[in-house]
Amino acid sequence: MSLEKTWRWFGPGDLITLDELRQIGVEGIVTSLHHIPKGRSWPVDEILKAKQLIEEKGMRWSVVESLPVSEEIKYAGEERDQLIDNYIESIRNLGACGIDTVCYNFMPVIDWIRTDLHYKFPDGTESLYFSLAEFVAFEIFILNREGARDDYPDHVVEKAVAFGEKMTEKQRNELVDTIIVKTQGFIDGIKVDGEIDPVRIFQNLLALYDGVDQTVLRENLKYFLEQIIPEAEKAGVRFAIHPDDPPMPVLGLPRIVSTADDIRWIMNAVDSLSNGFTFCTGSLSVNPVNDLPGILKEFSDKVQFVHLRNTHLEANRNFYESGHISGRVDMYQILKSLLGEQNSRKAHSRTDYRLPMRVDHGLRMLSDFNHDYNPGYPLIGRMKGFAELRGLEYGIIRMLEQA
Ligand code: DNO
Repeated sequence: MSLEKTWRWFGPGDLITLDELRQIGVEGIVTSLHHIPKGRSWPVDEILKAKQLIEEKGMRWSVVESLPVSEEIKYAGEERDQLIDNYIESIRNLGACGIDTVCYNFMPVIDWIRTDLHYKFPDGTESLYFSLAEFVAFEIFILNREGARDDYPDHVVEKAVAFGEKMTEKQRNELVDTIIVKTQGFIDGIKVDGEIDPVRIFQNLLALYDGVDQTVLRENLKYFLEQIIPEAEKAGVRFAIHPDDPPMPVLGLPRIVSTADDIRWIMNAVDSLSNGFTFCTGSLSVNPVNDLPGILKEFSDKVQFVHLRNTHLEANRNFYESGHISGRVDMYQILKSLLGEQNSRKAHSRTDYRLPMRVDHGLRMLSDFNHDYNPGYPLIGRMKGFAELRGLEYGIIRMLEQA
C-alpha cells in the first residue's frame, strides 16, 4: 500500500488549479481556509465549501495545513482562553465535516525562515537558502535586537557583522522582504498590509514574548494541548505538530519542536494518538544532531502527516534545499520505514493507517520562471519531486513484495 499522495494547494486563488493536480496523480489536498483571519473559528459552511470544491474534482481534503495558532496562545496573553475556545470550535466543525488530520506549528513570531529565495544552481534551477550569518545580520542591523550578538557563536557573529556593515539599502530591503513579507505572507504567518513598516510589526510581536523561555513556551504548549487534544479525540481529528524550520532557537526566543528530545517531551505532555507530529524531513534534517531514521523509529506510531524534501547542510548551520532524492536525507530508508509503519498500523487495525504525504517544496525550473508561484511552491519543480518519490516508492513496494 502506497502513501497517500497529497499536494499543498493554497485555495481558489492558487495559480495551480485542482484540475491540473488531478492530472499529476494527486489523491488528496492539503489546504487551509486562508481567508479566515487567524484566531477566528472556522464555520461549518466554509469548511464544507472548500471540501466540496476538492471532492468535485475527485480528490479528498486530506489534511488541514495549518489551523494557525494565535500568538496569544503561544505567549499566554490575556485572550488565550477565548482563542483556545475558538480553536476547539474549529476542531469540532472539522470533525463534523469528516476532516481528520490537522497540521499546526508552535513557532513564536515567525514560521519558516530563509534568507535567499533565488539561490542558483549551475544548471539554471533555483532553490531556497538559509544563511545563519545573514539572519543574524537581520537581527543585529535591522531589528536592532539587543542581545543578538550574545546568542550566536562568535564566528557567526563576526560574519554577520562583516555582512551587515557592508549591507546596501537594496540588500537590506531584500532581506526584510524575504524574511518577513514573502515567506510569511502566503502562509498563516505575519500579514503585512498597506503602509505599516514590516520591521515595526515584527519588533512589536517580538516584544510580546518578553520573558518567554523554553520552560514557559513548553508549558504554554502543554496548556494548549491539554485542552485541545481531548476535544480532537472526541471529534475524530488527529493533530500533527510541525517541526521548527530551521530547528534551532532564533531571535532570542525558544523553539521547542526541533529535536528528538523535544518531540519526546511533547508526546509525553499529553499521551494520545491525536497528539501526533508531522514528520518533515526537510526541517528536521538541518539540525546536525537529528538522526531521522532514529526519530522515525522511536515515534513512528505518532506520525500523522509526512513532508518529504531533501537538504544540503553547509558550515555554520547554513543550508539549501536540494530537491527530493539527493541530499542529507536517505529517502530510500525513510520511505521504506514509512511503508512499514503503514503495514504495521493496518495489522493492528488502526484506522489511521494510510499516511498522507506531500512533496514539500520544489526547485524552480523550466516554465516555473514564467509564473509568480509562492516561494518554494512551483509547479514543475514540485511535480518532478512528486514523480521521483512516487517512482522510488513504487520500486520499494515491488521489492518488498518479492522479498
Ligand atoms: C513552508 C512550511 C510551513 C509549514 C507550516 C506548518 O513552506 O515549512 O508553511 O508547513 O508552518 O504549520
